Parts: sequence; C-alpha cells; structure tokens
Amino acid sequence: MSLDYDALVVGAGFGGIHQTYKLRELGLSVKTIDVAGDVGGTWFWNRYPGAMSDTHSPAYRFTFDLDDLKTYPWEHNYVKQPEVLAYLRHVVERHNLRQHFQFNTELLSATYAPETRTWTSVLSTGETLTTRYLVLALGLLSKTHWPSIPGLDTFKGTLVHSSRWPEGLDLNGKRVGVIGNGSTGVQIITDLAPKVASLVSYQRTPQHSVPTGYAPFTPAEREALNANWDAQIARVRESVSGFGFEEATTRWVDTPEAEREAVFERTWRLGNGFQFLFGAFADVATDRGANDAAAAFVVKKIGQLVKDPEKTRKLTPSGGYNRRPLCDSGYYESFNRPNVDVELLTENPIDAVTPKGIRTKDGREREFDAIICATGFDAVEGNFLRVQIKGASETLAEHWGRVGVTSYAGIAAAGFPNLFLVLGPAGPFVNLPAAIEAQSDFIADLIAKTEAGGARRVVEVREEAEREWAKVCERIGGGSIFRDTASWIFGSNIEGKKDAVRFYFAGLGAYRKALEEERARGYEAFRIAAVEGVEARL
Ligand code: FAD
Ligand code: NA7
Repeated sequence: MSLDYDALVVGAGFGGIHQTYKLRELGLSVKTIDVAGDVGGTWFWNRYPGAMSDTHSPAYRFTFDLDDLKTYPWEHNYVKQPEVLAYLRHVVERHNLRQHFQFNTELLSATYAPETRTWTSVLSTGETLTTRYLVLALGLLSKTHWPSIPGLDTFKGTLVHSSRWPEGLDLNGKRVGVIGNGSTGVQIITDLAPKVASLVSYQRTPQHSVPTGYAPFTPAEREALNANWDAQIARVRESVSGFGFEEATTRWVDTPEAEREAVFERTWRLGNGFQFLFGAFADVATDRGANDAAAAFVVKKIGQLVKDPEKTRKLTPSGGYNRRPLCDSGYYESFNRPNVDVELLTENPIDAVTPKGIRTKDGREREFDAIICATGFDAVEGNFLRVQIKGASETLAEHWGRVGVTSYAGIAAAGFPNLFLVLGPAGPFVNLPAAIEAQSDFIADLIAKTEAGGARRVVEVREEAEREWAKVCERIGGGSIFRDTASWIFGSNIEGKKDAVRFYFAGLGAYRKALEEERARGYEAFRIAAVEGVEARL
C-alpha cells in the first residue's frame, strides 16, 4: 500500500492551520487543502463591510507562540476581518507552513479502506490522495445558507450573500436591502448606514444587541498584557466563555433588586455580548429570571437609543437574552438616520423578490441596487455532510442519521478510524480559537500516542464513549435557556434540519477538564489497535 502523505488536513482556517502545525511537529508528512484561494477560512470568505471578530483581540489568536503573542501588533480591542486574515497569513509564513497548503482544492469524498487502514480522498483537482490520517477542519459556520424566497433569482441588481462577498463591491450611494439581522446583518447595517443612499433592514426576529465597546488597545494595556500572558491564557482556559474577560461570580438572584440595574449598566458600558451574558451576573445564562432581566435591560436601552416609536416597536425583540449574543458599534442608532428603515417580517412578510427590489405582503415594492442576504449558515454539520465521508461501515450522514448529529467531544466519530474533526458537532459553545486549540492539541496528542512504538496502529473512538458524550450534551443543553428559542445553535434556521442540541454547553473550563481527564485515563474512550501490512510512515 503506497501512501501519499501521513495526514490530509481539510480546511485552512484557524483549525486547519493549527492541525497542520501540530502534525508537522509530530514529524508526520502533511498536506492541507482548502477550496478557498488562500488561508483564512471564515476570514477569507466573510469580507462584508463591518466584518469583525467579537472576541476581544487578545483571545482571538493562537497561544502556542509566546514571542508572537508579545510582538504581533494590533490596534484595537477587537480585530477586523482584514486584520484577522493578515494575522493568519502571518502565522502561516512565520511557521513556514505554506509549503503544506494547496488551495482552490475541494475535498469531494473520502473513503476508509479497512483492509489497509487508510483513507482515500478524492479532490476537485482530479487528484486522489491516500493517507493514514484524515482531519476535517471544515468550519462550523461555513456552509452558506441562502433563503428560499420567491423571485430571488429574478433580481436584476447586485445580489450577494454576506459570506461570499465579492472583492471590491462598492455600495456607497446605493439603495440597499438587507435580509437578516444576526451578528452579520447587525455589522453590515451599522457599517453601511452612513454610506448608502438608503437601507432597508428586513427582520424576521428582532435582536438584543449590546455595544461592542470598540476602543484603541493602548500601549499601556499591551505592556501589562505582555508582562502576564500566562494569566490571560489561564483566564481564557478556565472560564466558561473562553473570552478572557472577568466572569461574574455573584448571582442576580442573590443581588438586592436596587443594585441589579447598576450592574447591568456597568456591563453594558464595558461592552461585548458574551460579556453581557457572563460578566454581569453568574446566572444570566442559567436562571430564567436573571435572563429575562438582562433582556428587559436591553429592551429599555433600545427605547432610549431609537427615536422613532414605530421603528422602536419593530426593532424591539421579545423573549429572553438567549440567542447567540450580539454586539455592535451603533446599530440601533443607525435607525435614527432618515435613510435607514426596518420592515418586520412577522407582520409584513416578503411576498417576493422582483427584478427591481423586494415586495412585501402589504403590496409595497421597494427598489434596490443591491440585496444582501445576511442569512447565515447551515451550521455545525453543514460542511461535513456536503462531502461523502465513508467510514468502516457507514457514511457520516448514515452515522448521524442513526445516532444523532454528535461526536465524541466534537473530535471523533465511532466507526471512523483515524478520522478527526475540528469543531465537529457536540464541541463547546465558546470563543472558538480557544476551542480549536484544545481540540487540535488533543488530536495531536492522541495521534502521538497512536504512533508511539511504531506507526502500525489505528485509533478509533468507542461507540459507547461517543454516546455518553452525547448524553452529557443533551443533559446540559436540553434544559438550557438557549433551548427556549429557535436559532442556528440548534439547527432550526434551516428548513428540514432536525432541531437538536449540537453543542456542549458546560463551558471551556469544564470541556478542557474533560479532555484532561481522558488523557489521564490513558485515552480509554479510544481503541488503539495494531495494524499489519501497512506501511509505517513516509
Ligand atoms: P473556518 O474558518 O470556517 O474554515 C474552514 C475552511 O474549510 C474554509 O476555508 C472552507 O473553505 C474549508 N472547507 C470546507 N469544506 C471544504 C471541502 N470539502 N474541501 C476543501 N475545503 C473545505 N468565532 C469566535 O469565537 N469569535 C468571533 O468573534 C467570531 N466571529 C465570527 C464572525 C463571522 C462573520 C463568522 C462567519 C464567524 C465568526 N466566528 C467567530 C466563528 C469562526 O468561524 C471561528 O472563530 C473560526 O474562524 C473557525 O475556524 P475553522 O478553521 O474551524 O473554520
Ligand atoms: P444568523 O445568526 O443565522 O442570522 C441569520 C439572519 O438571517 C437571522 O436574522 C435570520 O432570521 C435571517 N434569515 C434567515 N433566513 C431568512 C429568511 N428566509 N427570511 C428572512 N430572514 C431570514 O447568521 P449570521 O451570519 O448573522 O451569524 C452566524 C454566526 O456567524 C454568528 O454567530 C457569528 O459568529 C458569525 P431568524 O433570526 O432566523 O428569524
């Protein structure tokens, strides 16, 4: 059996870059492919106006290179899309990883051969690669979701999806319709409002958004951080959210009523949606009373920020503070501009997209030069199901059809030997570079153990371990406050997709501890078996 590489990594975002680095460190030969034209993943594709991370700058990066943490520059407390892209390119150059990458190359299918214990991957370039390991770092917010709206393809102006933003598209002075107001829509609306002739936001579910608190990251702050990266990294790793801010320990239920408002106000001023969820009180994510109070506080702010009562009404969300937390740099205030309007689709749905614009049920047709679909993603398993991954006896689609969309810790699926997922289903719902590092380190350690004492071994997660992990996720997530509302977190944004718990909601600290305990037990969730007749290594 001849091998092309020891490992094939698919995806060149945070996950694929980290795995490429780790596997090369192990001395394996690695090839990494991406359908994109360069590294970056999310940040290669999402070039829409206003695109920015809402994890603070110190935590939206890798932690394995302390010198780089101390010296690589950033200007603000958040990083914008071009900055994240430049950073990832920098990491790839600095660690001499580019030689491993091949772009404009899509994985079409991969099949495991039990006789040889190898994976054969078919690529869009016509190549076929045989490897011992296959790592899928395909991204959990990566498969574009287009809305199904009658007439969408008849529009004669510019029609774009936020996650496939064309290079150089200039909307200054144009009439723009924006469908969708999740994290992406909120960023786009805020950025475009002062630049365009007119903007109409078509909203199905109004959102709770808090300020970002976007501000320069001062030299003094950087100096203090550089003197104490260990503390910053530990704070991220031991926290629930993985964001690096100080998480609250005092509960809303234990706080006198007269003091609660001031705590919300202080946290609102600090900014950041996740900070509002975890930084004000320790129970906003778990206690319905605390959660409703957080939501009511944001609603009160909307009433103060938006001048026009009719727009206020349309922009005001109902329900708890229990969707993916959002933050913005002046989103609600954008609607005070005379050129910005909002349509509430629950009372006036889109009837059709026409060649000239969008017609709503009330018969009004608004004309646009451009329509932006900020309608999100077929999240979590979307990209994993787009390709056919055939394991020892079933495909990933069949496996998930049988046991539910899950995996052991978001990392490995039973029946798929030597296959690893980065950010697969049932991984932690936290700051993702921190989750990726935890997973990628674990995968590399497990591969190192598999390789130890000769490479003729194969590793596979036990079905009972996968099932147990799924049960833990269901137990924690099933009764959670997030479950009270429909969103991509549970798959309910896509027609026909099963609404189910897709994440581990116990937080990053607990997740890392679970992985650490598994390491300490000698990886008993996995079966490592000897293989005969397979080439040891390239
Ligand atoms: P991705 O970056 O999505 O990379 C996956 C790559 O796999 C893509 O380049 C894709 O082209 C490639 N690929 C997929 N299928 C195939 C195939 N079959 N063949 C070849 N290549 C394939 N997370 C946070 O924690 N904080 C934030 O502030 C934050 N902001 C975000 C803002 C936006 C606009 C978006 C869309 C996401 C944001 N996220 C954020 C989530 C973000 O996706 C992660 O932080 C992180 O970038 C994921 O990295 P990844 O490598 O796992 O996946
Ligand atoms: P989201 O959060 O899934 O938001 C998508 C938005 O598009 C949301 O407002 C949806 O309304 C709306 N949507 C989706 N389909 C339709 C149709 N058919 N008609 C009208 N409106 C629609 O995606 P984002 O890109 O904003 O953010 C996803 C993650 O990526 C986020 O966490 C960041 O990390 C980046 P709904 O709320 O479903 O009623």
